Amino acid sequence: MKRHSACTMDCPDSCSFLVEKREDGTVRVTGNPDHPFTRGVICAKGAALPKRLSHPDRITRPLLKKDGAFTPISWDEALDLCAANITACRAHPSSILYLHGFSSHGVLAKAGDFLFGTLAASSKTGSMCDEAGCEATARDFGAVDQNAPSELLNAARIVNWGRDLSRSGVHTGMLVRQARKAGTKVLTISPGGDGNAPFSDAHVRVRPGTDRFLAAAVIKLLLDQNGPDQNGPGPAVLSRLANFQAFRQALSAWTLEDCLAACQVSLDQARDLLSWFTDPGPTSTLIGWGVQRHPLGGQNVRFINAVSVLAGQVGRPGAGVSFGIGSGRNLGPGFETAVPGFSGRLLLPRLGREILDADPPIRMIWVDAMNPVNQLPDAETTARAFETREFVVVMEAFLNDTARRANLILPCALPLEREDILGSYQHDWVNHSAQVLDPPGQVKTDYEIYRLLAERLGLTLPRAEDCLRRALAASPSLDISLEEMRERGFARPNRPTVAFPGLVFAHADGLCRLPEGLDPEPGPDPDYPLRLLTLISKRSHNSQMDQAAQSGLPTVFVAPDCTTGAPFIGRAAHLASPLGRLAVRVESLPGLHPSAIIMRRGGWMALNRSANPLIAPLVADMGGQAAYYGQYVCLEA
Ligand SMILES: Nc1nc2c(c(=O)[nH]1)N[C@H]1C(S)=C(S)[C@@H](COP(=O)(O)OP(=O)(O)OC[C@H]3O[C@@H](n4cnc5c(=O)[nH]c(N)nc54)[C@H](O)[C@@H]3O)O[C@H]1N2
Ligand SMILES: Nc1nc2c(c(=O)[nH]1)N[C@H]1C(S)=C(S)[C@@H](COP(=O)(O)OP(=O)(O)OC[C@H]3O[C@@H](n4cnc5c(=O)[nH]c(N)nc54)[C@H](O)[C@@H]3O)O[C@H]1N2
Ligand code: SF4
Ligand SMILES: [Mo]
Repeated sequence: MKRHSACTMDCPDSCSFLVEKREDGTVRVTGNPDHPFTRGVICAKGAALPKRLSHPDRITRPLLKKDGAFTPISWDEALDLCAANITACRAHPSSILYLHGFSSHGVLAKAGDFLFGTLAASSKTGSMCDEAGCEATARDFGAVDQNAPSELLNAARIVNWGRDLSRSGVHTGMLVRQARKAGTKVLTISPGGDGNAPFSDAHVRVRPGTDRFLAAAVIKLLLDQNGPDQNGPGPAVLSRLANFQAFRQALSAWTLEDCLAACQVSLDQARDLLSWFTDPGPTSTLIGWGVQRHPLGGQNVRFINAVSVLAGQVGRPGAGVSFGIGSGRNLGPGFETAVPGFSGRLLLPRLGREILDADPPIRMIWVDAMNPVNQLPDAETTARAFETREFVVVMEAFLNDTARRANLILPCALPLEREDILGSYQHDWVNHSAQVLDPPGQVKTDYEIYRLLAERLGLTLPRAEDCLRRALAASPSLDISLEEMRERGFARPNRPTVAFPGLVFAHADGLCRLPEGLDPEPGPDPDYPLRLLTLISKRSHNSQMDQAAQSGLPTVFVAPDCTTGAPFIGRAAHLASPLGRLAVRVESLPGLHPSAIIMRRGGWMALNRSANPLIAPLVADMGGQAAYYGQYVCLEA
C-alpha cells in the first residue's frame, strides 16, 4: 500500500510523496501525482531517501565523547547530562547558544526555538541562504511576496535572472518547459557554466556579483527612451513610486558605459535585454538565490526589482518578480510565543568569531537540523569555537563536521520518520509530512527529544498534536482540520495568484521604494583574481552526502579562456585564498565567465572537500546574509 508523506528538505519545491513499503522490506518513494504543484515528479535526492535513512553510517544511539572517542550511552544518561549542563548555565542563560537550521522546517521543527526561548538562551541572526534577497524584496515591495509559479504559464517572456533550473527547483523548470512549448521565450542571465541551456532561448553572461549594474544599464536605456509613444515608465508606473527622484539621483552617479563596464556586458546585449521587458505582453522574472550571496547581493536584487517595476512588469497575470515567499506564511504558530524569548543573537556569517568573542562567554552550544561547522564561512574558526566550549550537543543522524565536534550526539529522526506540517518558500501549497516509517534503533524525533528534556527541566512542551492543530486553526489562509490534512496530504491556501495587483504594494502608502544607492563591486586582490562560486550539487543536498561518494580530490571548474586558471586544466592544483589552501582537481567549463571559478558545495572538511575554510566571513549589505560568493581565490601548484 502507498501512503502519502512529504519532503522536508530545505528545498523550494516541497514535494508531496507516495511511500510504498514492499513485502521484501524495501521502501520506495515516488512523487504524488495528485499534488498540483509537484505533479508526481521528485528529484534524485527524494528518491534516494530510503537509502539514506537505512545507511550503515547512520547514528542510531546517543553517543558521548570520552577521551576523544564516541561511546554509546542510554537516553536516560544522555538527557540527564543535558539537563545537568543546562541547569549549570541557567543563572546566565545567554551562555547557552541554540542553533536551529532549516533542514527540518515545519510546525514541530520549532520545538527547540520554544524550549530555548523559554530558557532565554542565545540564538542566531542573519542567514546562510536567502535573507539579503528577502530584505531587498521587503524594502521595495513592503512584503516578501510574488506571483504564484503557475503565472509563468501566462508570461510572454521569462527572464531567468540567476537560477540553475537544471539543479534546483525541478518543478519551476517543468513550468518553464511547459511555457516554452506554448511559445513563451526564456532568457537566462548568469555567469555561465550552468545547466540552463536546455531551458533558454538566449543567455547573457554577467560578471559575478554585478547584476545591479546590468539592471542599472537597462534602466538607463529605458528612461532615455521615455516619451509618449515609447516604452519608458509612464504616469501609471511613476505614480506608484515613493522615491523616484532619489533613485534617479543614485543612478546618475554612474554613466551607461561605466555600468556596462562594471558588469562586462555589451551595449547591444543590454538593449536586447531591455526589449525583454518592453516588448508587448507580460514578462515574469525569476531571481536566483546566487545573485544575492554576494557582498552587494541585496542591492543586486533591488535593481532587478526596479527594472521590472519601471517597465510595468509587476502586478499582472504573467508579470511579476519572483524571489520567494516565507515558507511559514500559510500556517499560524504551533507553539505559544516563548517567554521570555532569546536573550541575545549571534551573527551567522561570523558565528565562529562571535562565539569566541562573546561576553559573557558562550559555554554550551545546542544544534539541530544544521551543519554549521561545515556550512558557514571561515570554517576553521567555527570549528575552533565549537571545540573550545564546555558542552556541545548535536542532534544529528550522521557523523558530519559539526557532529564530530560534539560532546554528545543525539540521534534524530529524518524525513518520513516524523510527522509535521510545512509550507514551501516557492509555492503556497501546504503539505502533511506523515510519519510512514519507524525510526531505526533508538532514534527519536526532535520533538520527542525536546519533550523529554523539558520534563527534566521542570518545563512543559505542548502536545505535538495540539501544536499542529493550533498552527492550522491560526492559519491566515487555510481552512482545514488536522484530520483532513492527514487524509488529503496537502492543502491549497486561499491566496490570490497575482501579487501587488495594479502596482499596489504592501507598504502603508501602497507605493514601491526603489534603491537609493548604486555601489561599486569590491575588486580582486591581484594575487587572488578569481571569484569563487560555491554552487549546489545536483545529487546531494548541501552537506548531506555519503562519505563514500567523496573520494579523491574535489573538482573546480574554470573557463578555457581564464588566463590564470587555464594552465591548470586537467591537473591537480591548490585552490588558495588568504585563509588557506585546498588540494583540488581543475576541469574546463566552456561558457563560464573567465573571472569565475566554480566548486560544488557541501563536501566535508574531514575529507578535505570543503571550500568553507577558504571563505572569509563576509556579510552582505542586507539581511545579515553570508556573502560566500564575494570570496576571491587563485589556483596555484
Ligand atoms: N560555501 C558555501 N556554503 C554554503 C552556501 C553557499 O552558497 N556556499 N549556501 C548555504 C545555504 S543556501 C544553506 S541553506 C546552508 C545549509 O546548511 P545546513 O542548514 O547546515 O544544511 P545541511 O548541510 O543540509 O545540514 C543539515 C543537517 O541537518 C540534518 N537533519 C536533517 N533533518 C533533520 C531533522 O529533522 N532533525 C535534525 N536534528 N537534523 C536533521 C541533516 O542530517 C544534515 O546533516 O548552507 C550554506 N552554505
Ligand atoms: N540538488 C540540490 N538542490 C538544492 C540544494 C542542494 O544542495 N542540492 N540546496 C537547496 C537550497 S538550501 C537552496 S538555498 C537552493 C539553492 O539554489 P541556488 O541559490 O539557486 O543555487 P546556487 O547553486 O547557489 O546558485 C544558483 C545560480 O546562481 C548563479 N549565480 C551565482 N552568482 C551569480 C551572479 O552574480 N549573477 C547571476 N545572475 N547569477 C549568479 C549561478 O550561475 C548558479 O547557477 O537550492 C535548494 N535545492
Ligand atoms: S529535495 Fe526538493 S525536489 Fe527533491 S524531493 Fe525534496 S522537495 Fe522535491
Ligand atoms: Mo539555502
